[in-house]
Amino acid sequence: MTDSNGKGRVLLALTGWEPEVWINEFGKAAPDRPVALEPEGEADPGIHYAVVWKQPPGLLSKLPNLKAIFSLGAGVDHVFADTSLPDVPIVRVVSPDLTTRMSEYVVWQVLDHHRLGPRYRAQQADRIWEEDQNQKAAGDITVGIMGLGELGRDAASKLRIMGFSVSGWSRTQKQVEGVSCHAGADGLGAFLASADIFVVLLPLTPETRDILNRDLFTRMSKRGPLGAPVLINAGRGGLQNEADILAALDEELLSAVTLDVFQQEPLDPESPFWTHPKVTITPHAAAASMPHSLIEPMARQMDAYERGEPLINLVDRKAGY
Ligand code: NDP
Ligand code: OXD
Repeated sequence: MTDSNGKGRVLLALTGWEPEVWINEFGKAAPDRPVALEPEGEADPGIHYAVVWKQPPGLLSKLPNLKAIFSLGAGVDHVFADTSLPDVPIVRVVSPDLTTRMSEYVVWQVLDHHRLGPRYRAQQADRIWEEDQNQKAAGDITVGIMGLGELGRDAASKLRIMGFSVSGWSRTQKQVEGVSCHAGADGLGAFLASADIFVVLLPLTPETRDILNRDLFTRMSKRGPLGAPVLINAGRGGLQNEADILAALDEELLSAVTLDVFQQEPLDPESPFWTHPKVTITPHAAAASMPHSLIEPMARQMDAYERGEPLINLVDRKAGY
């Protein structure tokens, strides 16, 4: 069933995001495609597409003619949190705008640690004028990227432009120009020994949950110019064991961390992370999904699908990302 103009309807289901701006953007990109906002449209046979960020569990399985789910994030763990998902294709965000935002964040945080930002900010607070005479060059530092996907590969190329050496780790073997690539459980040890600053851009899946734990930190190189390594997690909070991170900072298995994501968001005001001197926090702000850059290509994908063309940027349901 389609609307009288032949277009399948869209159901927008967002948790924690203001819907108006997304609806307005649909109005501009696809004025002839009707959009309903959840809970309106629930069980409507005219709904062919669900556009979601943390949709209410059970909602999608009630839609009898759903053809595809569009995630408003690059990560899709929020979609899979609903255990009664209908068996339809899931499209995720792959967008130059989002990728560029993430690479900005990665370069910013890597440079901040490399150029001793946390230390100089602490000195400023105490009015201390003291230059570290041993500032390393970017070429002395290796950045290890966990996750060589859309985001990891772009961040790697931008870090290389800054002069850093870059290594990477992925599930399946990759070849990325100028990046020393490792893969799978067999490649993890060599990868962990290879870097001084670790940037995590992994998806949250059953395989990666809790991967940032004490065992991993003990396997990271401590011989580099920074001594203990720096950890930057912009993937998902579920990747990290937060008690292990705090203990690793105290034991100097890690020298500093930047965390954009947490197991519970927003982070509890009582969390020890807020005031820890070796912790930098950003509020899941590394790379926001922007309506003006995501809705237009999404609407064009729906048009193309209705002309019989295949959907792109599909999630592998078995792999979970
Ligand atoms: P991709 O799917 O393109 O890349 C994921 C990478 O992780 C791939 O290289 C993949 O390996 C690797 N990977 C997956 N599982 C494993 C595993 N078990 N072991 C080793 N490597 C693994 O994702 P994106 O690059 O687009 O996004 C990555 C994540 O970033 C998202 O899932 C999301 O959680 C997070 N994100 C966070 C944002 C923020 O604001 N903080 C914004 C946007 C995204 P392979 O190449 O072999 O498939
Ligand atoms: C995403 C996010 O997955 O913003 O895109 O976290």
